Amino acid sequence: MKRFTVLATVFALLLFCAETRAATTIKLGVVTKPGSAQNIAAEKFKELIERRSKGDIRVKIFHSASLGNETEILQQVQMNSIQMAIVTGGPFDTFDPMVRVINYPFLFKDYQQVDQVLDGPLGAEILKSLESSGFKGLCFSENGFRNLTNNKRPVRTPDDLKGLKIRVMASAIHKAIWQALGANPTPMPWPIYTELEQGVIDGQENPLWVMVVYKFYEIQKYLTLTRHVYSFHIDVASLKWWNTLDAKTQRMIKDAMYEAAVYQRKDNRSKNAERLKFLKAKGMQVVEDPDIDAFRAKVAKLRHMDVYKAPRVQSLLTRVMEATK
Ligand code: EAX
Repeated sequence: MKRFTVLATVFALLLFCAETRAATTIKLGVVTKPGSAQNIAAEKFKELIERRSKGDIRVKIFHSASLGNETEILQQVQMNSIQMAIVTGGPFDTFDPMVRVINYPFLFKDYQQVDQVLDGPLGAEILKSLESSGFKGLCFSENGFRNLTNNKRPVRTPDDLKGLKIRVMASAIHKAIWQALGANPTPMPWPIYTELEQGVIDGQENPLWVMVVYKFYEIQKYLTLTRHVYSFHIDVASLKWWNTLDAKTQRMIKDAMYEAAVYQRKDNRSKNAERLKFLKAKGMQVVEDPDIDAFRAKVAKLRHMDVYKAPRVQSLLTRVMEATK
């Protein structure tokens, strides 16, 4: 009996050690709720890395703003209190102005250009730059092209924006865009359903999936397909944490995140037609071909404004514009 107890204890200890060997748990933060673009990328990453590491690496996803807003999520990544995050380009630009280049309005003609820039050397330059603010930039997943909704009137030209209070992300470039367009931009972190419902703001801008997943059709009447900014997520790790990992683990994480990002971009792009149909069926009035030239003309001056002033930012913007001509 005694021997059995000893054996049982040894066995239990061995099991315990095996468990602690698998102690690498990645805490990953997203501000959005399940069904959102960020969550789809995060869940795919979790699936891939847990399978490939045979359980040595686990991922715990913190979603729906349970860790705070996107700026707060990024601060936690910097400190390594969480190890990874998938965060929208907007709130990222106060950490590193290089991020503003991709958020330049009407920059990309199509997804081919997007992928070429993000997955190529120009995208790599942005990811590398993030190291100076404590992030290991892994790759980019996507929110998609952003469109305007509001509750006051159909918007066809920038003139229709006069006096509209439009919620923007906590981002210097997004604020500058809507100022240049003649609206009244109000920076506010995500989520914003209550603010829209109560009329604290008249409108907002986001890709179509957001209007569907967050049910904005319940509280916003007018949708304009402005596609003014290609909105990306940056998939990042804490640099502090990253530097403690061996090269093989780093490779495995980087590959899994990239594959998850590519999967999510494809998924997102395949659903936009269906989303538009759904939003119309829910009663939204859609302006499908706004006067984009007039919008473009209003924001042309942004290139020379303060948000792009830093020489390395200006240099990258020039090269990305060249690549997307
Ligand atoms: O991804 O804050 C925003 O407008 C973001 O696009 C939102 O988190 C949805």
